[in-house]
Amino acid sequence: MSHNFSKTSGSSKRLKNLQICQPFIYGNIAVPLGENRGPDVPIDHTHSWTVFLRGLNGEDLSSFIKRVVFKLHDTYANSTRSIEEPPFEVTETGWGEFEISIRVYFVPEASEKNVVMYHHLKLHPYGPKAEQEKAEGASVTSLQYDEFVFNEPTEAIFEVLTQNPGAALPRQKSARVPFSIQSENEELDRLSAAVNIVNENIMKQTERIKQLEAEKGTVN
Ligand code: SLL
Repeated sequence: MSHNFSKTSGSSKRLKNLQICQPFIYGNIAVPLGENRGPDVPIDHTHSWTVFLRGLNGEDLSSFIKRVVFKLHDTYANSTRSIEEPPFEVTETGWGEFEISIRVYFVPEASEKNVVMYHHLKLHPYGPKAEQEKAEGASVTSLQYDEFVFNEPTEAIFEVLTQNPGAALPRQKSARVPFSIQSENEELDRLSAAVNIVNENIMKQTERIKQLEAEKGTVN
């Protein structure tokens, strides 16, 4: 999902027929607390976690982002956390997973409306190695890739974004940056393979229904 900004009225001139794309990542990392919990950590808290929004290579993106508001579960005191300075992140301890809304406000020169993303806070290992990772007390990372798309940007924000170009989506996979054109293509391949399996199953079931109806016809 990309965020296409709608135009808002503003005196700053916009550059027609132009689009700037700014990749970013958001998500969380969580660590089981185990024995090394601080004295102030409530007894029922099991994990320490950080939810964040940043550039692909860890850049802080404050050249065009003014503020990020993280809305936590209501069980947290002051559940709306407004982060006005980079790094745009919140660190907490807790016991449960929940959905966090992440609202991004752009610098005024951009004349763009704010945008919101939703991230499901992950504390527990998931996927094929979940059991092993749980036993090892491994940290959990849940990351999403997305892009801000500035349609017909103001001259001011065009300048900011071209002077400090953020990291682009790399072509090849690497351990350092988990998202790339290669991994995007692999994901597309997995999706079309899954669609093929679903279609095959639909065809098989349709055949089966036809067969059963034919049999029913001969019995009656
Ligand atoms: C669940 N629906 O039941 C979720 C809610 C809420 C997690 C999870 C707060 C800690 C505190 C905390 O971890 N909330 O400050 O008491 O799993």
